[in-house]
Amino acid sequence: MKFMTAIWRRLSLTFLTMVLVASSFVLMTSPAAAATVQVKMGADNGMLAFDPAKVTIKPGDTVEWVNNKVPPHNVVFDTAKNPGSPDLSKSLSHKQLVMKPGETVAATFPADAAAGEYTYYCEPHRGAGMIGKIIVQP
Ligand SMILES: [Cu+2]
Repeated sequence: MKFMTAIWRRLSLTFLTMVLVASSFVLMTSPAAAATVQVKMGADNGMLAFDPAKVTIKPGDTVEWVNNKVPPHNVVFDTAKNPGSPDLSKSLSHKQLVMKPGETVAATFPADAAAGEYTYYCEPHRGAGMIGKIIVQP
């Protein structure tokens, strides 16, 4: 009987540990913790700029670009200059031009995205200085 009690104790301990590990995993990966940050394409005053030009996010967050003024715009991350793999920069980019006001494109930074400064630009207006920065902070 003592033996059975010992086994039972060990089993319930194992079970408790598993529940704790599983629940902390759920908490850590909970999508409710992820935020969405909006950036306007074309400032309200008609400037060829991303507004705000610099945003700070956490890995797992989403940046949503809203077509605001003086379209067309797009969002291109420099594959050579940014942290993380060129594939990441490619997957964050939206090369197709947005034309209609209010149209949105979005990019979710993966939970394992490298911290650092990600630079992107709008292809038609890069020369006019339409460049944005996203700071990823763990
Ligand atoms: Cu533009």
